[in-house]
Amino acid sequence: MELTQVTEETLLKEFQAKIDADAKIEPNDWMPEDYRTHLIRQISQHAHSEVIGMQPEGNWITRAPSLRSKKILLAKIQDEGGHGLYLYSAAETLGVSRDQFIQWLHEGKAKYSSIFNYPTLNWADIGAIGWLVDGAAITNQVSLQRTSYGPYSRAMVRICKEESFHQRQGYEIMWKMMEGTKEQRAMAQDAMNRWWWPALMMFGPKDGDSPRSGTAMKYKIKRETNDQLREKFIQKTIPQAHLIGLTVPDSEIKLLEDGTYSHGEIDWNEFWTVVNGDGPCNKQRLAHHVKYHEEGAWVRECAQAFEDYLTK
Ligand code: FAQ
Repeated sequence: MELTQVTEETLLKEFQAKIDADAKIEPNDWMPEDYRTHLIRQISQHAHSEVIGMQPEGNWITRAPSLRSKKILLAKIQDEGGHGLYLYSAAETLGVSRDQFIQWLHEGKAKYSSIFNYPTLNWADIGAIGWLVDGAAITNQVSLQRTSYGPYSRAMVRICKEESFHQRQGYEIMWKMMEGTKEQRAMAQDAMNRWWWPALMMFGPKDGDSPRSGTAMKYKIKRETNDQLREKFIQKTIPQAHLIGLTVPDSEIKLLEDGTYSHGEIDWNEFWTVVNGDGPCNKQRLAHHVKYHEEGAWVRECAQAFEDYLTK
């Protein structure tokens, strides 16, 4: 056996022992290449989701129905941009630059969450995004607070605090609309009908069809599987819908004797169509990001010039 092989094996054993003992891995610690590349992919895609996710909500800032709702929406969207920045910073600790992440996004090599490829057609969609989309995001992110990579885990702690405000403001919009006129109730139900299934798709493919889950679970990058998290979200969200008089658009939902709900199955063809780039807004979202990234080049140059001046 060669010396390098022995060293690699020992390092890997020590690394897995740390993971098994629930210790955090930090940027300067030794890590196997498949752990590093897995994290680079997942954290950067998570960051892209936060940033692209600003677009469907941004569509409603100028049309928010009151000054209060406009202020809340502005603050929420700004939070999402901030989440993107923490996550890009966490991903950069793995040795890839932010410019490279953005280039991969623009070249279609990096993904972002399928949910942001659906349009926001009426004000109730802003309620549905806060309640369902942030609600699904939190379910996943609470679990990711215990992820094994230190910088990712710490970013999640702060993000989760902010996301719980987002979830509540979305539920408040839906609840207010359900207490309103017949037309407002119809708008809320329409938003529920359009966002329910895409929100469930955010958790990714079924466990048996999730090629990344093996490595993710072995290295405790993910602490729960896609289906476990999706199920948690379904079970807590159905009663919230019923409480304000909304119908969940799934004819197979049934309350079981043990107090849980059985439910129908996602349309996986739709999921893969959207993930693979052919959803209702994929092209629009990416084109928008490319356009404003290019137009913002001068801002980055100024910031860099100022930084260079300070460090001279
Ligand atoms: N959309 O083997 P798996 C938010 C891809 S944040 C698009 O199961 P994995 C805040 C997956 O990347 C929302 N692609 O993969 C907000 C992989 O492709 P790849 C984002 C998807 O990584 C709210 C392939 O399919 N949250 O919303 C999706 O083990 C409101 C095979 O899948 C996160 O990113 C999908 N839904 O599990 C902002 C959380 N599902 O990379 C603004 C962190 C799967 O091989 C407004 N990420 N794919 O080319 C994760 O937990 C995981 O990466 C999963 C996927 C669960 C998304």
